[in-house]
Amino acid sequence: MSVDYRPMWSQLGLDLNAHDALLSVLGKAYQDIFLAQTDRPEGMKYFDFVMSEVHGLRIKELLDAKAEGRKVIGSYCVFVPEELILAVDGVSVGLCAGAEFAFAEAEKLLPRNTCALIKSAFGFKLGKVCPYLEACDLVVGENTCDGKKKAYETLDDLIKNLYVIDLPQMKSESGKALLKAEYQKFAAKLEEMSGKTITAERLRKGIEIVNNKRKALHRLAALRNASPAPISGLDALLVNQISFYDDPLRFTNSVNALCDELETRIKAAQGVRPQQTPRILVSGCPMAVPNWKLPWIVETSSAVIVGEESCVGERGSRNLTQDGSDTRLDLLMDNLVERYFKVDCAVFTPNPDRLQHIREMFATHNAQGVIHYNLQFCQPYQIESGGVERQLEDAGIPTLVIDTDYSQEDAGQIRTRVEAFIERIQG
Ligand code: BJ8
Repeated sequence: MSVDYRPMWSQLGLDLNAHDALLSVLGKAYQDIFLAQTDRPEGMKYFDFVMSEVHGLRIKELLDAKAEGRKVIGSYCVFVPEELILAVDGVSVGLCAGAEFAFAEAEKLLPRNTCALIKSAFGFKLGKVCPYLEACDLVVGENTCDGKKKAYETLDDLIKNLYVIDLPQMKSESGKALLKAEYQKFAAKLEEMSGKTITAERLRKGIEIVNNKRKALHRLAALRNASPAPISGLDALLVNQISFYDDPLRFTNSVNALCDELETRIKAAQGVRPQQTPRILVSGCPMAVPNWKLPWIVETSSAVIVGEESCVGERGSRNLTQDGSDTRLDLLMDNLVERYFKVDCAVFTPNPDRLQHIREMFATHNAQGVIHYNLQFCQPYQIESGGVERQLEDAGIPTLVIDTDYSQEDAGQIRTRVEAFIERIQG
């Protein structure tokens, strides 16, 4: 018997009619894009269940945690350290949205030429359809791109509990010092609101939980090196997307169970596509739920995605925090800063590590081409994609740059370009 979550949504202040409309579009897209795939691993059933309850059971869990006195912290960027949130027994949730919802309302507050990810965050707030946002005790913004940085000034008028972390723009010693100072301030904020002190022991535990989650994602990424591909890019992306919402322990166990199954599949040479299927690496802007347009087009155009150089992918999960035997809180904080300082987001200048990472991923995942995914009006990634494309092509790596948004209007045009690119790869 299905549970009626409407009283819960109503209590959170959602617009029930608008929310029904969103869920019905989401459910249909999920059916058409994910459930229509064939030969999916059994282990994806857990992630299908999570998606079916993404606004239901998981929100109830968040509200139960709040009732026990735990704080729910939402964020829009992988620079917000989940380890610190766990160290005060908090719950971390990702708030980036991947759907075009209430954009007309959002465009009353933001210029039309704002990237879809930012507009979507506003649309979900103004349209009253995001139970995660409404369940948050604190929403954490961060000074990354100019779009987000300025948008948080306006978002501050719409939500009562916004906290913004300043971030460096350069990978310099002073940049690292700024990141450390900001993480210390954020830790103090979390302590103040939770009434819990971050001790070395608590932070070590937080680091261990998040490291284990990342190790499981690394394991999944490495299994995708196999040919034939044991899992579709869509399913692997979904796992990465869910990593921002789910309970970290349960998520880690479920990813490891999926990986066990994929190992068996690889031994049996069982793939989701035939061995000769062209293998694509996707790089660029993050894809938040339910932004599945490009991977869906690629994987219904006779290719398979074998890796994502993205914050919802390997850029976000790639490095572990050293925990070792450090028992001093300041050393653990330094380790945390070291780990996050390596994130090679295009908001940094210069940003040569990212190109290097794309090349490494291309080689380790046995890819045959790179699709650079840009959201329109995202200056950091759009500008960086020019140099990335030139240097990859110069190195003999076929590269296609796609600029798009969350609408479906350009789907046909993108498909034509992707199909031509796949033909080029196949020679
Ligand atoms: S660390 S990629 S999650 S900032 S798409 S809002 S950059 S205009 S999302 Fe990001 Fe953190 Fe960087 Fe990762 Fe701006 Fe571009 Fe929009 Fe973007």
